Amino acid sequence: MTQPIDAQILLSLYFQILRIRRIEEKIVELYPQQEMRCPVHLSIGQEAIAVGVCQSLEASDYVLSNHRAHGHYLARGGDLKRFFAEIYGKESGCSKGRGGSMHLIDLSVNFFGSTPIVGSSTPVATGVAFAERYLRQKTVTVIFIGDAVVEEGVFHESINFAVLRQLPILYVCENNLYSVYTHLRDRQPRREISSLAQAHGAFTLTDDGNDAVKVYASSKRAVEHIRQGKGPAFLELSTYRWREHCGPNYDNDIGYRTTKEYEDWRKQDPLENLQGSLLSQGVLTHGKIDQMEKTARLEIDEAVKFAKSSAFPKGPVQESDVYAN
Ligand SMILES: Cc1ncc(C[n+]2csc(CCOP(=O)(O)OP(=O)(O)O)c2C)c(N)n1
Ligand SMILES: [Mg+2]
Repeated sequence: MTQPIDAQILLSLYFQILRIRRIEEKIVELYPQQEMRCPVHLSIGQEAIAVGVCQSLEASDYVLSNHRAHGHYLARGGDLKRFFAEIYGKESGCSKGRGGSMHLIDLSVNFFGSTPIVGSSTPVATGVAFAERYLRQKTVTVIFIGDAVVEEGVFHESINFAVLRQLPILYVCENNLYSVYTHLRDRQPRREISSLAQAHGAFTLTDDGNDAVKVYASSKRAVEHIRQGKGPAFLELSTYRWREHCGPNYDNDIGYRTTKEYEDWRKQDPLENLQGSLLSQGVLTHGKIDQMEKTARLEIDEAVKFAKSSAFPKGPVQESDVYAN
């Protein structure tokens, strides 16, 4: 039986999902102004995964991510002002305005970065775990990957090496069924994604990625396994992207997914479902929700103001902070 979860943790899960949702909705609202010039891959609908997993970590652990990185950066505690400034291409951004939405990094919270080439951050994360093991640290490194990453050779090389060396790494696979417009059934044979990790010898769990409480519990189990020195774990979480693959709009009109499929998944809203459950348990009240909404709104408005009023990078910046090309 699963242990009951502390009310403070439940409230934190709820607030963080709410906060990330409102932050990305702000991006949706402001994107048409065309001041954010980078592509954005929104995580609306998938927030419970970032929040549940990060809740199970210690401050000393490491997190890496991919092109759909907002939720991961924010759930890990990445600075919100520097987040918006980055998306606005400003020098005060978390990547000095050079990276945009797909290249977020905040070393102060051990968020070791996101890169958009599919699968590319997987060996980097595996290397971080290798370094930590080598230095005899007790940390866990988490890498968030999409379902398409298991189609990249580098994923298999990485997890093979991680199992061989029993590295302290957690691969979190957000299975949202799609790689851009292509459904999983048209890309992979009929088998569970998790079976691939199992075949490599990793400790494997699967769960409902739209239920933050389940995500948290599964992630905690995986992290405990890793911290006991038993080697890597792979957590496959089912979820669904609500908006277009890239950008602030919807793309259901293209016809690559059915209205029924989309609406069925919309009913599994990680925010509303958690809200309903916490209200019925008496952990959350409508007063608390209003308070949280206000707190998030004020913080977001401040951060956007900061980003908009920040300066663009000055002078020739192409060669500064470049370590390889
Ligand atoms: C190596 C590589 N191939 C193709 C692309 C183009 N691309 C960007 S995101 C993406 C889909 C990735 O799907 P998934 O990993 O499931 O993440 P999701 O977008 O569903 O969150 C693709 C094919 C890329 N960035 N890198
Ligand atoms: Mg996907």
